[in-house]
Amino acid sequence: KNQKPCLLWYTGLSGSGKSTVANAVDAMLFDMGCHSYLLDGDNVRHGLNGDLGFSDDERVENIRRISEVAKLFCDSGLIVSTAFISPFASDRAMAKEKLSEGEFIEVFIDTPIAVCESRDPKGLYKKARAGEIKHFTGIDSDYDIPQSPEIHVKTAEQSIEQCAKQIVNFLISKGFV
Ligand code: GGZ
Repeated sequence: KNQKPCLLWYTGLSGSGKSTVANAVDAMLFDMGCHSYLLDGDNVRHGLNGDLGFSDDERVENIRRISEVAKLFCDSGLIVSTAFISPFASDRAMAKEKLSEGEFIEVFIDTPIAVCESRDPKGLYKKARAGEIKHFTGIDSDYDIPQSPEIHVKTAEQSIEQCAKQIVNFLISKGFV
């Protein structure tokens, strides 16, 4: 199966559905015979970036390392996905600059904070509201809304399957897969 490497850079709040949608996209790509790799909190924040917390500086370093690793995976020919909040527009721009023209695809997982908070799969919003977690994105730490994402996904209005199809269809329309 022919494919062109690219980086799907998912960004959105905690609980917005980044990892869920990214996993669904990867499953569809696998079924199409494509080779892909997903970097997310589970395989990066516990390992490579296990020394980093959630201060602004640490988030900047988190995203810097992730973008470098994502670039390496792209160089190996894969369809790469990263699923991190990546709250700062300047860091997302920095990641984009590391890749070749057109390779960086910003995917805004646009889920209202009220919906993320009602999902609260890990009980983190509850803790943040209670002041037990400081610097929580959307509560007492900033999230810069993407101004011109290549793909704009609304998980509160569509099924996971529909969201994933929207992204795969973009990759098909641009000739990546
Ligand atoms: C935001 C936090 C925080 C704070 C722990 N703020 O829902 P989750 O649990 O699985 O996703 C969140 C994850 C965010 O890590 P990222 O590497 O994606 O963040 S960033 O790109 O900003 O560096 C959440 C959990 O870690 N978490 N504390 N204070 N999310």
